[in-house]
Amino acid sequence: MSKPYLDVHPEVAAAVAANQPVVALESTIIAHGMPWPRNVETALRVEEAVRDQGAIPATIAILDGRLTVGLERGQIERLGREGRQMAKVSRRDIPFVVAAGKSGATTVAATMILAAMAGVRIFATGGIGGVHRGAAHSFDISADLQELARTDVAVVCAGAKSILDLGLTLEYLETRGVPVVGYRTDRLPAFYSRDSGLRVDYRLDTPEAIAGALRVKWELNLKGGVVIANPIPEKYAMPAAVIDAAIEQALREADEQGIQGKATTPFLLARVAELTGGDSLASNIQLVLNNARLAAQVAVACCRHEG
Ligand code: PSU
Ligand code: MN
Repeated sequence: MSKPYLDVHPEVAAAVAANQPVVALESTIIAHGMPWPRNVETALRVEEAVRDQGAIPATIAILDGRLTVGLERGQIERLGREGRQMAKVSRRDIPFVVAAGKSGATTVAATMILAAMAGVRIFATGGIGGVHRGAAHSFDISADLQELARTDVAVVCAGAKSILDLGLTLEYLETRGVPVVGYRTDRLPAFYSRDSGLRVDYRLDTPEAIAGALRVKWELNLKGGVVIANPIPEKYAMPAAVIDAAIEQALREADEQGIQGKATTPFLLARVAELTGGDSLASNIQLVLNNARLAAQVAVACCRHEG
């Protein structure tokens, strides 16, 4: 690829050029979302899960000033080891990190941008950012939602954590014209649990049905992303009471400590993980693997449709 600043891994570039399935994967989840060394193990397992379904994984980050789509194993290890020392990069940060020749882990928003530059349209992650609780006062709304409104990438996730106001997150997505699809469910999943109690806009029960809707959206040039919400497998879901108590405590502590801006989400994620012990991390890993598999199936179905 000859785009300035962009390095697409040859395997990924070849697959995109041949209309073969590719799944984008983000790196903030590696550097800021999980502790070392589980973050590296998980990132590698997620890539394997994508391959097992017949698609090519493209983990995305900024490395030494290069927008990098498709990482080598050593690059994933570096992201995981450097962890929270690595910058967390969203849309607004991209030019500054590149100009300085620095490295950064990409959020959902930044990963969507780099994926789109490389021609990759399906992306798997754990949870998306959203409208934070108390946003009426803090104005804290993740740039992920703006990106979903403007960039043509479908994001497979397990909904969003209830560190967010999920009702307001759905309202925001509705305003911006971003469809929310439930995979085999009528309800928005809440990350660790399968049901937030809120309805999704559309329920689709097969990767082929999702691919069919994506194809129409893309052919009509209806700009913007799609949220494909895939509930955590039943046996890995956490009891609502356990997770709710941890979230309430983490939110209180963030408030007491004056945590704000881009530090908020990593702080809450890390605190919730500490408060629930290893359980939430185990659930988190399983739901990401589950999303990677579905994203790969959708990517395969998209290519079949077009073939
Ligand atoms: N939610 C999670 N795990 C994560 C994130 C969100 O359950 O790792 C990360 C994603 O990279 C997401 C980012 O794009 O946090 C959102 O950060 P913010 O709220 O600052 O926009
Ligand atoms: Mn924010």
